[in-house]
Amino acid sequence: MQIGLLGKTNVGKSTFFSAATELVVPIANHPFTTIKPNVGITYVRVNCVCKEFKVKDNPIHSICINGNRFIPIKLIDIAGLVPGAHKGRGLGNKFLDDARQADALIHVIDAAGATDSEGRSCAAGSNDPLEDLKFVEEEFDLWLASIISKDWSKIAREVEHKIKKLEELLAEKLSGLSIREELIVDVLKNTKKKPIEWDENDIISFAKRLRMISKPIVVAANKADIKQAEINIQRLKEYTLAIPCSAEAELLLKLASKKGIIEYLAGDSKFTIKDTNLTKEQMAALDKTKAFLDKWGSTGIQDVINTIVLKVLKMIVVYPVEDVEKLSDKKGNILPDAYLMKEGSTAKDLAYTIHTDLAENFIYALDVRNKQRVGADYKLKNNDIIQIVASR
Ligand SMILES: Nc1nc2c(ncn2[C@@H]2O[C@H](COP(=O)(O)OP(=O)(O)OP(=O)(O)O)[C@@H](O)[C@H]2O)c(=O)[nH]1
Ligand SMILES: [Mg+2]
Repeated sequence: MQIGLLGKTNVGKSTFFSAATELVVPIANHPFTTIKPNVGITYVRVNCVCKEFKVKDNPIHSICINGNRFIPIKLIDIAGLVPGAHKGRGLGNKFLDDARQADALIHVIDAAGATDSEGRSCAAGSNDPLEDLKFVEEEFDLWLASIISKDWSKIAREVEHKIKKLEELLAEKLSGLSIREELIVDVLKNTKKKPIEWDENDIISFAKRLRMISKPIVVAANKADIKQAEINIQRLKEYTLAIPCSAEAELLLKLASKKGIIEYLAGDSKFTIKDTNLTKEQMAALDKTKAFLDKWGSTGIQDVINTIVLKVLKMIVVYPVEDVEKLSDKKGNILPDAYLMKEGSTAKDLAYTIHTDLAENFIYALDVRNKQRVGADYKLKNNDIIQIVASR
């Protein structure tokens, strides 16, 4: 699973990335700080089943802290856009290629309106974030349209001569973008025109509809720590799925926690100060962050990640085990794995995720909670603990 960070330049994408992945990357208050993409790991936070079963777990690829399971996903931070990027303005929009594989996008917006359309600092409240929302989505659609329209006449001819179906040709063309053919078929359903009749606007409109179902977007309404953001957040929420956040606040808390100054877990609504020898500046920064948490409930960063994975992409968490009594793998690691699976996945899908052999030799699965045997078609539920039994 991969999530891409998208947005106008200088709105806080790299700050969000750094706060979410704890990687140190260049952050600066001027346009186009990021040129090469930053790639890192962040985590979805869920309540771990270890609490329910009162066991001390030994996660291998995920992390469990006080009953909170953190499951890794890939996060990609890319360069920023300006209006007219498709015409080559700023860094252009070709770099969007860097986020081709993303399953979904986080659109980081300066909700305080403190950066103008070119990404330069301006008085808070003077830029309209709704305009940013529109132009960034439009630039994305134009980028997608440019990929689709390449060699269009060849595609149109092949369809016309019944060599291949349009959906097949498009699926081949878009194979590097992790867009499934069913989605292409879905979008094409409402299209009456033959490919040979499509003009540029038809391609753009198709690209837009395809983007909407294949690359869902959650808006991170960033810089919510600036007063002017509040009214804009309300406006953004009326228009789209927007979550207030402060990447800067999350980054500060992560750094303070790393240094042992505070105790804080991503997504918490509060933190505890551990270090009693803080400077005035450190105290002031922590006081400001506390006020933010009191007002908004959290920094919003974890909320954005959880929303995109669990609510928008509709993933559930499943815990496979080999030993049903100990809830462990063969080596005795308790609840070693937590897999993110698409809602509607089956026991057989889980087997495939673990190992092809396990799926191919699948006999049955066991729902560990009620000790019931279930078949290959069993639809997994969130928090299921499953043993897969295979013939060898
Ligand atoms: N007040 C406030 N400032 C923020 C926040 N997040 C980021 N910033 C500031 O915004 C500026 C730009 O941050 P970056 O993370 O470099 O922005 P970017 O979107 O990656 O920018 P480019 O890579 O240049 O496109 C920096 O000065 C950050 O400190 C926030 O939540 N609140
Ligand atoms: Mg950046």
